Amino acid sequence: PKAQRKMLEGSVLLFLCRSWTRLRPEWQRLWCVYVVSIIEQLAQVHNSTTKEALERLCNFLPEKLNLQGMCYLAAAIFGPHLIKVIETEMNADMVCYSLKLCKQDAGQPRCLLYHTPKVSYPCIMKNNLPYEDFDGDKFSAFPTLRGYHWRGKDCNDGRPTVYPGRRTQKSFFFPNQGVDPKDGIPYEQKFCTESKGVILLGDSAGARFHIPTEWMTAAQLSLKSFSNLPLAFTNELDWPQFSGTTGYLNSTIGGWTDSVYLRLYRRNRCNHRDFQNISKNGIMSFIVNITPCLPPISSMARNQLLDNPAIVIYAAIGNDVCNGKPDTVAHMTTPEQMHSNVMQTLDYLNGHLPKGSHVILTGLVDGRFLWDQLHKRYHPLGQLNNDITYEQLYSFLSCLQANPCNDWLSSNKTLRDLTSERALQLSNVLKEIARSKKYANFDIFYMDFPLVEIAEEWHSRGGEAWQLIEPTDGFHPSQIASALGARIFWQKALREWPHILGKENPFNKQIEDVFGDQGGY
Ligand SMILES: *[C@@H]1O[C@H](CO)[C@@H](O)[C@H](O)[C@H]1NC(C)=O
Ligand SMILES: *[C@@H]1O[C@H](CO)[C@@H](O)[C@H](O)[C@H]1NC(C)=O
Ligand SMILES: *[C@@H]1O[C@H](CO)[C@@H](O)[C@H](O)[C@H]1NC(C)=O
Ligand SMILES: CC(=O)N[C@H]1CO[C@H](CO)[C@@H](O)[C@@H]1O
Repeated sequence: PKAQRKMLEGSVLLFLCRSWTRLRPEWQRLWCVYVVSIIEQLAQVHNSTTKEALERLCNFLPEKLNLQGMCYLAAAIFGPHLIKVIETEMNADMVCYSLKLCKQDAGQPRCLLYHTPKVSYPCIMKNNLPYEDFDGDKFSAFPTLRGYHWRGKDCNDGRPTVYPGRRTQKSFFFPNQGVDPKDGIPYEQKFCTESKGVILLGDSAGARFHIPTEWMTAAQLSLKSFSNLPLAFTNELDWPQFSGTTGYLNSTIGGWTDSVYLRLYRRNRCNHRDFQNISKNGIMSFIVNITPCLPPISSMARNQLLDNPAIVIYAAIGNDVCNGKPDTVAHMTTPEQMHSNVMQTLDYLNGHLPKGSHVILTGLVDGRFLWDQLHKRYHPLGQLNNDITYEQLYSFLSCLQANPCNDWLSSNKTLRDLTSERALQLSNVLKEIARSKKYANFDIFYMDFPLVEIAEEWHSRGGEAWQLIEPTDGFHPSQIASALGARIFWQKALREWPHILGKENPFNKQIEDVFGDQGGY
């Protein structure tokens, strides 16, 4: 009977999930607004915390079909995130928008149950991204959903003129701390001369795509294993907060964190919070207008007149040759297309970056590394019984038409070689552009994706090459590769283009004395 009950519970949970995803969006919306309102009001009526209110709600459910049990389960998994969102003082409408449970489709009216939002959120009205940017400056005080895990934390979500990277604002100081009380001179004027930010135009590798390995290893599985599920999903399975370009938090997903941003910040504390990870899983050589409402590059926040210059790192390292189509070669970007895409992007950047900025074009990776290192090894899901190799995984994914890279993740050597050849041609397009083009607002450089240097460095530290690849997907660079990549990028820049990094700020110590260590974000 116990096993039977478990099966019943399982199938009811599955049933609920299915019903939920099949529900028309407007009904999802209604349910979300209802549940969030009830939780908020329960907390109000009983003068309790949101967490207690959530538990109370579960208590009220009938025991039949173990609805209570499932409610507790759902609360344990999704509760912490939900509570965080609710406690940001948004009303139910806004909570549901920000949970993306209520999408506003183009041309659809925006429906609000509550007439007076607790705060007004003009940007959600204008465009629906980013969801949690309340003052429309594209910076946010909320971590996930493209919030400050992706860009420096908004220093004042009530004022659109205060944000990281602004030249004439006390953006890196907390409000009201911008002026030295001794002489009335703004600290920024005293301490900061050469600030700049870093912006990544990248793909899933740049955004630090990672599916936690512990989700795949039965022997280690517990309820705790999935505690990062809501965080992971609201960040699109990306961990930009640990990435090699914009990472600033200590990694909780293995390896360690090292990033161009962190190094820029340590070099000059005035570069505080000035980073943007404008990456998107699956992005190819950037096209300025992929879709009218989600143009990746136009979500870049930089005011040409008011902001500090930026270092823009362009790194679409594989998706131009990788795809899941059976006739994969036909769907690769050609050198001509690459040229046109990149030129469009550069024109856009020239029209939007402050004078004195820098653009670094990164070449494509040589993905043969993946097959060579992994095909004989066991995937985490196959480690208990030694029965699933990466070769098996790749061919299963291809069969499902879900292989992210049918050509490099393939047992066909001819195809793998051909793919690397195309990748090299595309890299050469970038190299040639960097060599020959001049722009008014930035200088431009090219660098190869430093896979060889990363592998050498890791080898010299006693590591093994396969550890440079994400274990779960067998495709993306791992946290270790990402951190080592940052170090190699930095050393190369110091050697060859030191001016892009700016000088070391002699006031770093004073800045820290006045403002403390704010963790760099
Ligand atoms: C609500 O709870 C808080 C903290 O537990 C307490 O300080 C406050 O007085 C309570 N308010 C009411 C109206 O009971
Ligand atoms: C990361 O960890 C190190 C050592 O444990 C600590 O000194 C540092 O402050 C941490 N950094 C952040 C951003 O939390
Ligand atoms: C391997 O790939 C090449 C290039 O796409 C193709 O011509 C060849 O038929 C493939 N070989 C096999 C055994 O599928
Ligand atoms: C906050 C943020 O970074 N937002 C954008 C990042 O880039 C993607 C697309 O590349 C946009 O969808 C986000 O809105």
